[in-house]
Amino acid sequence: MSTVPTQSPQTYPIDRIRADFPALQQQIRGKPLVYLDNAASAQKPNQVIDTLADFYRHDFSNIHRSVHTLGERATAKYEAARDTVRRFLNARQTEEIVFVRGTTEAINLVAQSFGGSQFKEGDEILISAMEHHSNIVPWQMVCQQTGARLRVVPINDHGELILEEYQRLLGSRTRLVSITHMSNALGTLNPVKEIIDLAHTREIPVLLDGAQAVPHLPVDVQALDCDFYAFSGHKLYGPTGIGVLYGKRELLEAMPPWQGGGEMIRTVTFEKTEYNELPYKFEAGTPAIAEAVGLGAAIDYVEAIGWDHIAAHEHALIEYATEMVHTIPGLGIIGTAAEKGAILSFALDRVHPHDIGTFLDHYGIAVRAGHHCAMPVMDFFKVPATARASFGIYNTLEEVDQLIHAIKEIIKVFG
Ligand code: C6P
Repeated sequence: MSTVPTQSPQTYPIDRIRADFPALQQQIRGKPLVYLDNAASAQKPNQVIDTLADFYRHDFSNIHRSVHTLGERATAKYEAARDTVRRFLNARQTEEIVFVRGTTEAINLVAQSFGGSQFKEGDEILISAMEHHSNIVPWQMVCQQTGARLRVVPINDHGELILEEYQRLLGSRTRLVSITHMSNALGTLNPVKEIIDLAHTREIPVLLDGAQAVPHLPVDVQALDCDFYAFSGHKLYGPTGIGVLYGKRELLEAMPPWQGGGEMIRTVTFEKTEYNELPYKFEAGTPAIAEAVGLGAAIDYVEAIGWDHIAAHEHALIEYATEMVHTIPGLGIIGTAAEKGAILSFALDRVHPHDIGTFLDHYGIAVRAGHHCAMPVMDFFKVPATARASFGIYNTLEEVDQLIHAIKEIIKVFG
């Protein structure tokens, strides 16, 4: 389990937090909703929903284009959200914060712009065996375009990265390391500081896929010294369609734009285009304006609860859930890393994960069943799929009890 400060769950304002989330107040199939699919996407608090609605009601306009009052107001709110993200990641400058659609787009941007302009035949990109498809396929695509090669750091039976292998694979041909901060399929928290420091001894830049990490722990890109960091707003209790690529300024400056269009230019003639400055060089077209403002509200919301509180609460949930599932015969946990976030992937003897998911839905319990867009992880553990309960700030120990009860019912029904 992750080593976070322990704190009595009683001091956590769970009732107030749950009251902020309208979606949690509903019944599913006659039962109160137990939402345990937070790793796929989290529900939204009123503070985010109201920010979006208010923005559309009063402030909406396109940005960076118009001198009228709404144009200036919308631009100010969008740029204020960028500064909120900068503070959230402790980035040095807002120029280092690029708004994108989500983690997937952020990684594709780096693959196409950084990789497409720098990788050559024989170069190597290092990823790990626990990556989401979003941190595999973009690299395969750029490898095809450039002749570079993908190398994969193996994992052990607990779902932990094998650091000695990582060190062995880091070599003179390695041009970039791209690793997940927290695995979506296993819950593993990777030793990212060590990974970065080892790569930097060879001056190799590191991208961290932070999609699963940012909702659970504070991220400080300066302390980590990562070169790129990618995350999505929707897993952080924010809107869909908005995410962030953090990049060190000197790297982003040197990278060519990856999409052309409005906003990313300074001057255009038919002969020549001069590109805009950072971060606009990477934000072609009208961006997700309201969603960026909503992401700012989501960040304010989680920060107001406080990371120590969130970490202690989620730690209590995953510890308790893990302890309870150990009492269920025929249940296997996929992903037993010593350092783990609030994700519980499991399989039952004789019951397909999709049947688990469907059955749990009859109890009002939402989990994800499938390969979690991490098919190589399923291959490694020799399972077609898993059922995955993933916890968030609003889940309770009682909900864990409901999950455990329902799993026991499944076993009774399926024998
Ligand atoms: N994982 C899950 O159920 P997007 O779709 O761009 O917001 O995030 C992609 C992504 C990248 N990396 C990791 C580690 C992820 O977990 C995800 C999204 C979801 O696990 C949906 S497949």
